[in-house]
Amino acid sequence: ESEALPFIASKVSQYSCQRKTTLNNCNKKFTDAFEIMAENYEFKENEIFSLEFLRAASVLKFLPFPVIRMKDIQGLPCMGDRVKDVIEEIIEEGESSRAKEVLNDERYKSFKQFTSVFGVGVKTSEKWYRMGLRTLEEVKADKTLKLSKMQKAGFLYYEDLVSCVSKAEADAVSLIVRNTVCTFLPDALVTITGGFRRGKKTGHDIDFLITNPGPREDDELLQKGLLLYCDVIESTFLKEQIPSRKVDAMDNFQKCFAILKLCQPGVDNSSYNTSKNTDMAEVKDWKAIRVDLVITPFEQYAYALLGWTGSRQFGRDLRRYANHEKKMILDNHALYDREKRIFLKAGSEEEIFAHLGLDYVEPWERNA
Ligand code: DCP
Ligand code: MG
Repeated sequence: ESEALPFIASKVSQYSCQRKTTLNNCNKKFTDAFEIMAENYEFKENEIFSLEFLRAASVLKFLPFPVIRMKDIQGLPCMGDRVKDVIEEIIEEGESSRAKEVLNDERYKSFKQFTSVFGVGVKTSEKWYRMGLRTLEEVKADKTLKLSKMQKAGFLYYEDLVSCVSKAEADAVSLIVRNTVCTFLPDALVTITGGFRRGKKTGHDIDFLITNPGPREDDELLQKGLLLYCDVIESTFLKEQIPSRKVDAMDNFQKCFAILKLCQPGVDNSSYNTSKNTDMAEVKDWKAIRVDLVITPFEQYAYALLGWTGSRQFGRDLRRYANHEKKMILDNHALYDREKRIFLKAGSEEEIFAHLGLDYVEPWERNA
């Protein structure tokens, strides 16, 4: 019933954690352009401009109506001049010449290809671009390059990994992960986080959060025969550590950026068999899937769940809100009250929102 309130632009919060953003985006035309602009700025390591476009995209994703004239965005937060220019052009021309320029930009196109490889980020892309490399073929042909273990796996399973993970695949992997974890820790809780928890139908990976109520005996959990590639990062969390105030800080959980071999008979893998005699070709009946496994101590489970459920923008705004509006520091482990100098315990996401004085936002409403 409360949904029927009239829409008042000036009442829209600048923080996405005070908005409910579902996957129904009626301004995709605009938000796609913004995300291209943001990504290009990210490739240029211009965080300020990148965030400006991501925040604007997030506001338009929340709007319950499609923008058709400039008047429609009047009074909305996060609409700077750079953003307005793009909106105006899309309204008038149907597309953004700036976003189009970016898509045709040589540097953007190279970075887009490079970062599509597991283990390759902006830093590595920058290095390769400066070396004069422009395409993945050129990277693969360059035998002087020292690839990390992660990047080698990224190239080896490239075709599988660039194709999206479906909900059905996520469910199949979920069963495997649950069963495997269960043989080690019968009481462990295994939860899908990331985009799939927010109701997305596809993803670039599957994110899992694992916690074991009771004593901690999760050390060998991540070493098991089903992983094709596993980069185990040991927990670096120190007890009573003040949360990090960085917007996109990595957390300190033991985690594993893995590639899992999902067996699926009857899958079309024709691209893998082209070099072989077609009659003799063995059919590849599996798909490589990117899986993030994060292990959290039980006391930090709610914070880890909130952080890993995302979206990234929702998480950024939660931290920004905590910091600027509540003088608290939030990360994936804890919430720290800077004035009272205490850690606020939480056993559920609802309790964290309550600590922050925020209305609860369901996972499927966090698609900011
Ligand atoms: N996250 C985090 N700390 C990290 C990495 C991610 O807190 N070091 C959070 C932010 C993301 C969420 O975890 O919203 C999941 O990360 P993904 O990159 O997998 O993002 P999504 O699952 O939302 O998208 P996709 O569908 O592309 O996988
Ligand atoms: Mg994900």
